[in-house]
Amino acid sequence: MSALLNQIKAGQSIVILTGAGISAESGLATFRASDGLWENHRVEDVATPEAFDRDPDLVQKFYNLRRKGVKDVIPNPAHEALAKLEKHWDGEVLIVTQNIDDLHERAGSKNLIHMHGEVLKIFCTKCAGGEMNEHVKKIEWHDDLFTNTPCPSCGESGGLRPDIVWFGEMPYEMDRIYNALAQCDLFISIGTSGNVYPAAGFVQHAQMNGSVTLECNLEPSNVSGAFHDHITGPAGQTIPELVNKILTS
Ligand code: BJW
Repeated sequence: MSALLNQIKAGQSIVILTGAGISAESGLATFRASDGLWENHRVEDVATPEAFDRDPDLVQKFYNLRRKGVKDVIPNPAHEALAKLEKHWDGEVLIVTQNIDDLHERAGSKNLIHMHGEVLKIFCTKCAGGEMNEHVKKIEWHDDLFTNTPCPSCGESGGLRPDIVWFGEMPYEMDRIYNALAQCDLFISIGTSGNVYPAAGFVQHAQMNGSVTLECNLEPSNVSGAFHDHITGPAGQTIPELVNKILTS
C-alpha cells in the first residue's frame, strides 16, 4: 500500500474520482474494454446531442437498456468501502463520479456529484427552455422512455431526454468540483481510463494545490504519469484495503 498515505492526517480533505471500472465488478460494462459499451455502439450514434436530434428512438433505446442494467446490479465492496470512508473519516470526503449508475448512493455515499448525469433521471428540454445544467428540474424515471412519452409537467411529447451529459455538453457542478480539487489533500482516481476530459485533467488540478494523488486501476490509465503513486488490481479488493489504511492512518 502506498507509503504516501502516511502523509495524510485526520481532518484533511479527500476527493475521489470514480469511473466505470468501479462498477465493473457489480456487472456493469465499462466503455472502452474489448467487450465494452463502445464496442457495440458508436459514440457518435448514442452519446452526443446531435445523435439525439438525428435518431432519438435509437438513443432512448440505448438508455432504456442501460436503465434496466443498473436496476439488475448491486454495489460491490469498493462502493461500500467508499461509503464507510465518508462515514468514519474525520474530514471531508467528496466522491465525483463519472458514472450514471446509482451504486454509490445505494452503498450509502452522501457527498456525491454525478458529473455526467444519472440514468435514473430525465428532464424535459421544452420545460428547460434549451438549458442543460445541474439546476434544470430533473424527474426520477425508472421505466422505459419513448420519443412520444409526454412530459409529466408540461404534457408535451418529444422533449424528454435522459439526464446524461453527452460529448460536447458541459459536465455538472464544475465550479464545486474545481473548488474541492483546489482544497483537497488527497486525490484518488478509481477505475477510469483518463480518456475523457475534463475528468482526466482533475489530477493536475489537485497536484497544483500540493495534494497527494493516487491512481487505482487494473492497468495504467492515459494519465497515469501525472499521479504520485498507483495501486494496481480490481477495485473490489484494493479499495477496501485502501480505506482501512486511510482510516487507521
Ligand atoms: C477497473 C476495473 C476494476 C476495469 N477495478 N479498474 C480534445 C482534447 C481534449 C478534450 C476534448 C477534445 N475533443 C473533445 C473534447 C472534450 C470531450 C472529450 O473529452 N473527448 C475525448 C474523447 C477526447 N469531453 C466532453 O465533451 C465533455 N464536456 C466538455 O468537455 O465540456 C466542456 C468543458 C471544458 C472544460 C471544463 C468543463 C467543460 C463531456 C463528456 C461526456 C462523457 N460522456 C460519457 C457518456 C455518457 C454517460 C453514459 O452513457 O454512460 O461518459 S462518455 C463515457 O466515458 C462516459 C464515462 O463517464 C466516460 C469515462 O469513461 P471511464 O469511466 O473512464 O470508462 P472506461 O471504459 O474508459 O475506463 C474504465 C477503466 O476502468 C479502465 O481504465 C479499466 O482498466 C478500469 N477497470 N475494471 C479497477 N475491476
